Amino acid sequence: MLAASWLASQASAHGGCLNYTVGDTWYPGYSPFDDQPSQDAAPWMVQRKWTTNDPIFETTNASLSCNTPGTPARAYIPILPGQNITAVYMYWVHTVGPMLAWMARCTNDDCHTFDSSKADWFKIGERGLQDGTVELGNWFQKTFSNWDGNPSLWSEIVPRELKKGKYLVRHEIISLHSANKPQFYPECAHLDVGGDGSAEPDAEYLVKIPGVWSMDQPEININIYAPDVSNRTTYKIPGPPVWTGV
Ligand SMILES: [Cu+2]
Repeated sequence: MLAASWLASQASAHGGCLNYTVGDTWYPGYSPFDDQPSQDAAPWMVQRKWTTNDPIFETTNASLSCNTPGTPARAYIPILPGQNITAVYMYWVHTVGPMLAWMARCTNDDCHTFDSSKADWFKIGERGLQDGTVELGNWFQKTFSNWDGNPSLWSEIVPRELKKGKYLVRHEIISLHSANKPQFYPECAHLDVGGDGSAEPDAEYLVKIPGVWSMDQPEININIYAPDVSNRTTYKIPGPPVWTGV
């Protein structure tokens, strides 16, 4: 049913993270195209609510943190530091721009009441231009997609020795195919990080969202078709450095 509703909506499709896996365990996320009341009431729901797969265009939009409306989920994905969290996309149709995975600790270890716009986010992974040129080369955004409806997988590692607790995880695709009009596609889920780690990122790794992106950043406000840009073979992913733990 999930695949069918995605197929039916391909005419206006953008895309988003619909599921997660940890090891062999699948965690269904929110589907904007399925019944909302039943998903809102689902005790197993691990992903914050999103009701459209349209992009967010404004770097200052409050929905940039966890999409619209970003209502907290009821459940958590259990995971350990050093394990992979895999975001599962069905049909990702854009090809140019970076992908960034973030985490943030929920205040009082309660993500149900946590306002994502107040979060201190740290990057746990980022993917950019793998080879070729900015305009036509192989971005991870292009190569991770199967293009045929099979799940497209994006895995990042929960930082080693990360302090035990409840966290948001945020997967963000930034699509840059429209000149000087970046598109942001974020989705958030709740993680219950176990183990006995005690590491936390320093201030240099922490940002607010919205806040981290601005149209003053040349990597965000970019025209990939401009002669001095299209043939570049490097793209510096903006934002703070990735924190991998200790
Ligand atoms: Cu789109």
